[in-house]
Amino acid sequence: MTLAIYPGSFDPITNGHLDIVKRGARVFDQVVVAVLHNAQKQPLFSVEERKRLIQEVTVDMDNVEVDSFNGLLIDYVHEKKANVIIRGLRAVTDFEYELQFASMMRKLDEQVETLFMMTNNQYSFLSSGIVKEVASGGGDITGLVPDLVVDALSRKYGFH
Ligand code: COD
Repeated sequence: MTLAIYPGSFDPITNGHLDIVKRGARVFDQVVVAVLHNAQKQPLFSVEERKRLIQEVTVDMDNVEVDSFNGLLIDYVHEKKANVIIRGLRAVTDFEYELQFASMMRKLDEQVETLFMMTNNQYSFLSSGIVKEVASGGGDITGLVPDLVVDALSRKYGFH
């Protein structure tokens, strides 16, 4: 069985992330969307909130599980006995960081493969950061994130 980990901050999940989850779920037997619990960072959504949003938007995907992890990703990959890490690619600007990331993962464990999946072109400009920036100013983010994330962002920023 091929178990793939799709790690990230997901603060919050966007339609670009979701596109990669769907693609991964078609290719691998099981996909775990793993939310980083980083005590040093101040996320907008707590780990539990981020997990709940992801669970709700992936509820129809039988082979997708949502979890969180602390510390090093490679330790979590070992704990789950996974063989693949999925990363999403948007544009060439992602490449440099992703090359570093994948090379470091390979250095830490030669047996774990990092695989890249290209997002649908319509989401190639999307990031959680840009969505939060627009949402915080009251801009329209419909179609960029799942509807329940639109609502969650509106509540966070006090628009309803
Ligand atoms: N379309 C497609 N893919 C996208 C889109 C989009 N619009 N937006 C983001 N993605 C991809 C990203 O490229 C990434 O692959 C994934 O979705 C998650 O993105 P983010 O931004 O939510 O999360 P990241 O990239 O900040 O997550 C970084 C990790 C949490 C995976 C990393 O920091 C980590 O593993 N930290 C733990 C400590 C560790 O082991 N560090 C060593 C790493 S070498």
